Amino acid sequence: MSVLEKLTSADAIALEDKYGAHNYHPLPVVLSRGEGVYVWDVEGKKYYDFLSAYSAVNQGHCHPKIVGAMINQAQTLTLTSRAFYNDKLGVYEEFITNYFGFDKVLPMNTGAEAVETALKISRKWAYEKKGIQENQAQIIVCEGNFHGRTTTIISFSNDENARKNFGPYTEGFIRIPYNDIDALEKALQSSNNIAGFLVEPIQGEAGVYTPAEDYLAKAKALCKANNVLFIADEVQTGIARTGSILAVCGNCTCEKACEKQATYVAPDILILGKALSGGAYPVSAVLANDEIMNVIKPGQHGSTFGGNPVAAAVAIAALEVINEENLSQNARRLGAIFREKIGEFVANSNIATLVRGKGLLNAIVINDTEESDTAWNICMKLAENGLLAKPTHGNIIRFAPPLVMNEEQLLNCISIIINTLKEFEK
Ligand code: IF1
Repeated sequence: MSVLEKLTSADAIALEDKYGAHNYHPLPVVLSRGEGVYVWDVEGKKYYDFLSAYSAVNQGHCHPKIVGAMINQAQTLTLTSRAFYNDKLGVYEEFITNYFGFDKVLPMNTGAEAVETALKISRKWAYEKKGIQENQAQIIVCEGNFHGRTTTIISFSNDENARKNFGPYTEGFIRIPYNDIDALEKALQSSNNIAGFLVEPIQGEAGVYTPAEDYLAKAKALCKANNVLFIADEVQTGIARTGSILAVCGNCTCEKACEKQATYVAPDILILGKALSGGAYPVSAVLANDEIMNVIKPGQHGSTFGGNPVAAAVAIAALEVINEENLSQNARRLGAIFREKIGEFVANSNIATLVRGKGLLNAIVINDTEESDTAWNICMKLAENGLLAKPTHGNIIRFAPPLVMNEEQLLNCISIIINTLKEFEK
């Protein structure tokens, strides 16, 4: 077919099926336009986006300030590599380190790259600063984790679908139950070779598991007492998604992270991605203070596109939008309304058993087995009714709209969700 002819949804799906690897099972919706909280399919049907590209589009689709920064820089200088300096990277590095309260940043592109970067820094710190014997470093991770899809990262996953037949696996990881302080304490005392504890402040893919209120603070205290790095993966929970700039900020709503509020659990290493660019461009980052970050010397880590001028311009704009539009506060307020209204429905429902989450990262647990296709069928009906969401594991549906949503739009979406769920009441 001529590339000039308008694609139908069926055409687009057929092309991906024939020419693309089958590494996803998307809902049969073919999107062609996005603006704010809305997306449109190729036939012109309008939807509320309640996935936000897995929390990458926190600032809303095609945010004019972010896209404008990208266009402006793309017309000026796109990529220099790090063989030379450029006039945007240092400005961005100063901006983001001040924004989150760390001495330094190592800029990368995807979340998985940033996680891999944090693992390498942690190991090198363990050998060169903590004095662990080389090649003996262990990093503690949690059951149900999702940190990306590289060979090392899936090596410590317990999701068989994500790891089976990708061996041999990278060694050096200890897996413990999530949200279990005793298990962490036991693991920390099991060896003198522990370099770090890598944790998601809320486990997104596992089904939006929010840990006990004091879990992160207690985990950080245990890490500090054992000279182990507390590594927070905020790729999905960061950038205002949970109602604070970072999920480790607890209930703080201050404009900038790391005002050292009482509820702030300071990571030794902070991992960001996704909404760091507002979904406009692959941008990720690892932040740490000098005594940790300075273990990396020239030639020991990097990437062709890491910290490129377009990424730098986009990330500054994306972070400015968060504060200019009070998106943390909005996520907190609207998230509370979402959980309250859906909770009222759940109380009298036999199809939905639970709603949980923080800010605008929420999930509804469907009253059926993980193996059932009920959650999928509900998402298909939601799409028919003009709202896009997707199950995480089996019977759990994640609901995560762009943080620019207003109360009227949210209430409209809550009606769509409840009316759709009612169609599945047993
Ligand atoms: C897919 C999941 C979400 C992440 C955390 C690192 C990464 C992710 C906490 C890696 C990425 C994405 C990956 C995407 C779908 C989505 C996802 F379903 F896979 F698990 F959000 F929950 N840390 N999550 O959530 O970042 O390399 O992708 O930029 O792979 O299907 P990435």
